[in-house]
Amino acid sequence: MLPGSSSESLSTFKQAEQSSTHDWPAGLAVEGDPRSSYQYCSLTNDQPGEWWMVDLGRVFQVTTVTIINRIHDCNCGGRLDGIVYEVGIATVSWEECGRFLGPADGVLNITTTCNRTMHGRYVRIRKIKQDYLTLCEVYVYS
Ligand SMILES: [Ca+2]
Repeated sequence: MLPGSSSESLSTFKQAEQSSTHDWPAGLAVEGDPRSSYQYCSLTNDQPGEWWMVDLGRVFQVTTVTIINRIHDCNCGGRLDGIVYEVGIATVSWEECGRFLGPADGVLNITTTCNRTMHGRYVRIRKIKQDYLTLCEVYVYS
């Protein structure tokens, strides 16, 4: 496994959705292009509890999530300060994989490993503090 590569990623090209869309849809975080500028990144509104979610298609063991942060066209990398990673067998029951509290400003790759062995079909990234949620690419690994 090479974190940051898409070759073993379970999430690349899968269906994604997000709590709200500010011009740039959820699928831009799994379209296979990791460039760190807005055209290649999902973007929600700036409301409480914004989230992004991918459907892996079936249940997998989920071990590690790598996010490519948006830092190349703005000073907005800090928007990823304070996120929770959750894994679900279904979208109505989530278990926490881990958290990233920051600082994300200027950090291109954010890799988080789950606190324990987890299995799920859905992986959700949820904001803790209110802010836009923008993800240039999300790689999920077993
Ligand atoms: Ca992308």
